[in-house]
Amino acid sequence: MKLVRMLMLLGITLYVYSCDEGIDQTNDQPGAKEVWMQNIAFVPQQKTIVVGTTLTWINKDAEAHTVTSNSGLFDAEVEGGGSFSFTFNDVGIFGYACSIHPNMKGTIVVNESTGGGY
Ligand SMILES: [Cu+2]
Repeated sequence: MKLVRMLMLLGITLYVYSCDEGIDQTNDQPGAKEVWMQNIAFVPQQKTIVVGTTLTWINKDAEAHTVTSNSGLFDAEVEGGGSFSFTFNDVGIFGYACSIHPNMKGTIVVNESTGGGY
């Protein structure tokens, strides 16, 4: 029973979170180097980072999503509760989508380092 397993995982996740830092849904949002898969959408839909950043997609949904680059740069299936990380070593604009949900699209804008010396 897949549903039972998912519910168990959800229960464990909620338990762990409540022990660690409490549940605060209102202030819960993606970190600077995170994109969430939430309610069958990428959040934020467009993300700007500097080159060399390792971005992590976190699946907040119970169902699986994919992070599939339009140009073939990356392609990962992420189970509910799972995550996927990718390091952007090139400047550019990278479109991607979930191959399971065609309306689920996102864009990563990779800029040069802002500099400022070492
Ligand atoms: Cu999806």
